[in-house]
Amino acid sequence: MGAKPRVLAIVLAGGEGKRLMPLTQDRAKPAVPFGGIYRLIDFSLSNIVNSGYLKIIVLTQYKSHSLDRHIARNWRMSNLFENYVAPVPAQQRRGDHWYLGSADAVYQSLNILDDERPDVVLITGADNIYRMDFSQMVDQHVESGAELTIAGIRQPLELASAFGVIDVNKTDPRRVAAFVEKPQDTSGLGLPDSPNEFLASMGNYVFNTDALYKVLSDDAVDPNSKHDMGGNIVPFFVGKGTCGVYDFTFNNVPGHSDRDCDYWRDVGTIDAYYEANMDLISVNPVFNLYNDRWPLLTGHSNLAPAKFVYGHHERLGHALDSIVSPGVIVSGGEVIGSVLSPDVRVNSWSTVRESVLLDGVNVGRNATVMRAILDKYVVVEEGAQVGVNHEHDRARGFHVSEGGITVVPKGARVKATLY
Ligand code: ADQ
Repeated sequence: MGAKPRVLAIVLAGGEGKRLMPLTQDRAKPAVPFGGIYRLIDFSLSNIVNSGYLKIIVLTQYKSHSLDRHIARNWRMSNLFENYVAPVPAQQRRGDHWYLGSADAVYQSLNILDDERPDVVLITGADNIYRMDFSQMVDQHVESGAELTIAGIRQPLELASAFGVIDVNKTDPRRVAAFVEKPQDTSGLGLPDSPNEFLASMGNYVFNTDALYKVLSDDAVDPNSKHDMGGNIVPFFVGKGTCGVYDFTFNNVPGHSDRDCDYWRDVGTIDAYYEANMDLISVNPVFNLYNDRWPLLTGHSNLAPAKFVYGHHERLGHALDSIVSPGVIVSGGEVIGSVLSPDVRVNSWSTVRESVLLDGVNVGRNATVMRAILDKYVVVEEGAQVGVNHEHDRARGFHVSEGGITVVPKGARVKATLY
């Protein structure tokens, strides 16, 4: 190809996110708020834009209203050079079903490839937290002659059944020898130099457009194929011997510190989502939001600055080891180790510890919030407690995760009494 290839980016944003319930009760997983001011999809989109790729389509399907609104409001690009971030809903162009697997979303949208005719197509998921320069992966793809390149990262072996597992060719470490999607049996999957780790597919794919087009439209895969990326498409190219692997460890993003250069989190469960939020707030954060050489982009509203008020009887309103978004008022309450999203209110004599509060949450006087995720507009009534006694939390219908995190659904009231 010589010159830089023409790249079209496709973001798969149709996932249901069942394991993130109740946060995905009425929003698609990529639209779940994260880190105060972001939505999960902002991380993929920021990576794509920072990599220099400015033609992006976002394939949506499930409860996509808040996702569509977020993209339309915050990811509009100028018409110069015809750059765009365009949400494309499921359209039933081929068959009368909604999308089957993740690649079916691409299959149903092949008309966009006809229109754009890119050289390569970069496909990413929309629900991982990381920084990655995709242009380095695209360069390796073009140079290696592979038809498909997948990105890999080392993960602890006990997680193998949740991921696509890559076995690298012994003589050519840039080729995939075998691939198995979410194996039940994880024995023998450890890496030769590190038996307690395996190489996980990150859900990022670079295809030659022709190869992608052919595999999807010819039904070169099994005719009963669900058109699933990990289940059908990757194994097809591995079988042909034309699947390459890009090792994320070599990705070099400007402004990265040593600590966060390998950072990649799949936030598919409540506990993983909670831990990734907590990763943002330590004094030396594992994932640094403040790297302005690879900015994390999102929309900014016209909210007032955050404010901290003494409160009644000189009880100091304060927040420590926390991130605090615009529009927040902490009035005489104490906030420690927490993430406060826009418009949160924390009132006198209340305590918020190690918690994630989404937009508009109101914590009443004398209330206590511990190791909890409070979805948007939750009201914690005066004197109420949440996350303190899990029996009481369950009795009120709140979900308590395996890791002991209480989740209060959008708009719910946490009462001071149990009933
Ligand atoms: P999963 O994340 O479990 O594994 P999947 O549920 O297909 O796979 O989701 C992948 C991405 O596609 C997500 O961003 C999701 O929102 C989106 N998606 C899913 N179904 C969709 C549909 N019908 N339409 C549009 N978008 C859809 C995948 C790979 C594994 C890999 C992990 C890494 O299959 O091999 O290890 O990602 O997280």
